Amino acid sequence: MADYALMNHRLFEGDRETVPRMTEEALAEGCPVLEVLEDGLIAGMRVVGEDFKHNRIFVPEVLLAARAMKAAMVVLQPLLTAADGDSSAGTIVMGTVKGDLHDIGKNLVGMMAEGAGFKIVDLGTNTSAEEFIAAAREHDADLLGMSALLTTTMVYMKTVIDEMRDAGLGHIPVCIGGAPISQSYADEIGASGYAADAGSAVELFKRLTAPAGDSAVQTATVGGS
Ligand code: B1M
Repeated sequence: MADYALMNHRLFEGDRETVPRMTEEALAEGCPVLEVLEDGLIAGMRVVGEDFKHNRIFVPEVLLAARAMKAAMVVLQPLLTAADGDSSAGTIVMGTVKGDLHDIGKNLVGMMAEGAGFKIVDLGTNTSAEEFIAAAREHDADLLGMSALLTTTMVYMKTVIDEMRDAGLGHIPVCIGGAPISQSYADEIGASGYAADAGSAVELFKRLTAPAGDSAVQTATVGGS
């Protein structure tokens, strides 16, 4: 039986040997991949975030925890990205916005979208509006996804949306997400949609890229507020 509390603790300590090993063991025991992700890893990162917020730990400790999380994501990646059957759901250009280096959540969203059959063009972190626009054109994007984790960088999402429209790409749906983002913020800046987590993001992507008339997909709901 997987000991998620211990896994959370090891992640908190930034133990990048034990966390991926425990991830492998949990999967080998038959634990569902999304359970391992949420209860074993994301729950641990939540504690890291809380302690960081209250100055009980500092950037170096957060960095170590992030590295342990990334090492475990390498184990999960093949399972999250394995598309069952159809791999032509559409092309998504995705990145973390300019000034922002957080990429764990964006990477998870990308992996799960790939698993749902989307082609992901990952622009990484610190992505400018010009880079989003160039990639959307080059790859004939069906959707653009932006992630931001900082209240100081989330405002740049509006810049990208405005510049996309000015560049004649206003027809491409834009989805946004990240810890400080909400549905009301998405509405305020004119984004096509917001999702609170990776699973909801994939549902949103499917809904926004579904051919007109595909009612089963268009009525899909997404999580979050
Ligand atoms: Co930073 N950091 N950090 N950090 N960090 C936060 C975001 C913070 C909330 C911590 C805190 O104070 N509690 C805080 C922001 C405060 C604010 O803006 N109000 C903060 C700060 C202040 C900073 C620095 C400024 C610290 C400093 O230098 N003094 C600095 C900024 C650097 C920069 O970006 N310019 C900084 C640096 C770092 C590290 C480099 C050390 C590291 C990042 C490593 C990396 O990503 N490669 C880091 C980390 C790890 C965190 C916390 C602890 C964890 C983030 C994370 O990975 N969560 C974070 C605390 C928190 O978020 N509460 C914090 C796990 C991940 C799975 O969740 O990313 O939310 P998340 O993604 C979710 C959803 O949000 C959603 O789905 C994902 C999966 O379910 N989602 C989308 C995400 N993107 C989406 C896109 C979509 C749809 C859904 O559509 C396209």
